[in-house]
Amino acid sequence: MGNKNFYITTPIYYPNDNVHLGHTYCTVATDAVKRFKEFQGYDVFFTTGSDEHGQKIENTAKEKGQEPKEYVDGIVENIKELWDKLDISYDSFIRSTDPKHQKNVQDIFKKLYDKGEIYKDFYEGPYCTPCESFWSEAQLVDGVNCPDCGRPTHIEKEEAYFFKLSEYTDKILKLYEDNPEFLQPKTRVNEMVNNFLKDGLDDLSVTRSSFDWGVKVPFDDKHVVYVWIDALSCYLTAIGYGHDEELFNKFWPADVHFVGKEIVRFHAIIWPALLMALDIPLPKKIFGHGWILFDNDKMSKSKGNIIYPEPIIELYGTDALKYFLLREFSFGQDGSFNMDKFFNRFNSDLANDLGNLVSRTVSMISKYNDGVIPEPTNPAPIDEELKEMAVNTLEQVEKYMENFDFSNALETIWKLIRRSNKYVDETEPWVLAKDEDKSRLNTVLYNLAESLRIVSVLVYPFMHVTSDKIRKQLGVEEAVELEQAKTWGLLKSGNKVNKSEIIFPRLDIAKELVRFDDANTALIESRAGDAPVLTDEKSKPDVTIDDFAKMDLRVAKVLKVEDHPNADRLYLLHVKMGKIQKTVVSSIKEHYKPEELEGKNILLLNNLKPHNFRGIESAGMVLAAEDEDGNLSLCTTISEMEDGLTLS
Ligand code: ME8
Repeated sequence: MGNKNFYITTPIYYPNDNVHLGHTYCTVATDAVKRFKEFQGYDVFFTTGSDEHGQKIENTAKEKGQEPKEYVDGIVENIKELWDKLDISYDSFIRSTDPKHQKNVQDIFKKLYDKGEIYKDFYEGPYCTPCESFWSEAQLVDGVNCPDCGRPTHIEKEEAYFFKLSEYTDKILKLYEDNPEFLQPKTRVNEMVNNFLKDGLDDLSVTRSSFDWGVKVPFDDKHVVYVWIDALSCYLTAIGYGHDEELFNKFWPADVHFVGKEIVRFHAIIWPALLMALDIPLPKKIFGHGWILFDNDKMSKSKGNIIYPEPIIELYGTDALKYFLLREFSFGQDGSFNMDKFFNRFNSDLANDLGNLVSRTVSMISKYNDGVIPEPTNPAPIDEELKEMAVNTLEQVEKYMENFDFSNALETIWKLIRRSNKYVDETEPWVLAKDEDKSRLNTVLYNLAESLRIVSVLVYPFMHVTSDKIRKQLGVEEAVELEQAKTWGLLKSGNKVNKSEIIFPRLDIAKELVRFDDANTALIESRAGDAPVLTDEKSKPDVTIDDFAKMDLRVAKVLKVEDHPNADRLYLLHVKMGKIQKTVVSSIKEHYKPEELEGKNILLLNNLKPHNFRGIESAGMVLAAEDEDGNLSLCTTISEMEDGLTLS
């Protein structure tokens, strides 16, 4: 078993902001796999890290009045502190600003260039700044919005280097065909094929020259390397690529990259293509997990629905959080989080099921046998079902864990826990205690403790703190090993139990909702106060009054709103500005119903160069404010003004 190696990674997180519960999800899952695989005898290497370059981070740092490295250092420290609190057993925390890594990125870029896989040209196209991605016209939503985040793109032109991604369409399709296990869950394959591969891939622009904060192209330092090449290569640097050949050869290719669904494209298309071009073997699997939503909504700071893991850990412990994340959600799908769900599961699974089993088992042994694990000398047929279930649970858990189905793996263990509690009700030890002959009571108590010992082994990879607590209460001293879950009877009669605290005390949900909310709000506020935003920072260069005067901005009355005949998400707005009437195409359909707009005054840029949106020409743009979560509000004047008026 000793020569089995396993390499697993989380994404390399953007330290653009502190990580929230959503980011924690993948890290907790990766940690559980690492511990489980180690249990199975694998030598496991677990990589996580921070993806520190790019325009977004450069901009955020500037807003905070800091240098990018200074800014990310603070966030990275917070992330590492959180992983320590959660006892995440990573082997490498790779930072993309690490000089070893930057050298690798340069070497990789040069190698690709020398092989003719990268060439220099010009790029002009729609660009999404928050996602740092160029898109093709065909990929845009409503002709203008980024297909990933939904925010408007703008046209950007720059000299750039290109990776010949277009030559890899068939190779990637073949990769999926030959290796149905490569991309999981299966639905992600359809997403990749339908959204990106079906129409053929375009070459990928792999450098930027509009900002500085990145790894310089080694032979042309006007350019920095595209953040995704930089970030993906972290998976190689972390296990020694370029500096520790032995480690690299031991663990590469990766067994699995865990990634969120929105970044599957980078991992399942761009990453294998780059590796093929570099003649480096491909990872064996990409698993695209779902998102944790807050009450079905995306978590975001501006909506005020961010949940940070720290207060949950402080109030309810690491294991409660780990258990909840892995049990509540299906790893491959989105799941909706709220604290009610957390408290309900805490009370039912942790307090009522597991906590109760531990406390009643240890209490009864203390009460009826002076705290000594008794001898099981008097078996009965009713014991068999429990024994059989206990020794067979591991096999099922292993099957689920093969598919990263944490939720069913845990549910299987909980079936054994519930079965054990039922065994107490069936055998009624308090009645048996009245018998002169204690042999049946002793056997029942032994069986309960033995079943709990097996539970303590099974839960170890998911919640090792709890496992240790249970084993301590049972007086078990041996180091925990997987094999111990396969055999009945390993618990030593004569061991002394150690009755101690209740491991998961039942929560008063109404009280806890308030307590948690206070703690989470306090953390959000303290983080908001960390670094004041400089008020004189501008997001764009100054314009002169003459520049401004070129714009014909008008008050316009919306007469009628129609659906665009060829685009689901667009409206045709028929507007009137005094005597002028015109039609503009607008992507505000998901934000307003026609009746909310008709008859209202809005503000319009009237002399925007005409553009054809799916067969309809539009010369004008409505003005609106939009936040980072895509909430949008149209602009108008504070008091009612005549339509047609020019703004000045
Ligand atoms: O994408 N639920 O970094 P990132 C579940 N730097 N997962 C979530 C989530 C949520 N609510 N919100 C975010 C990047 N995530 C790149 C990765 S890898 C070479 C480079 C997940 O910090 C998201 O899906 O923006 C992604 O997998 C991960 O957090 C990191 O996101």
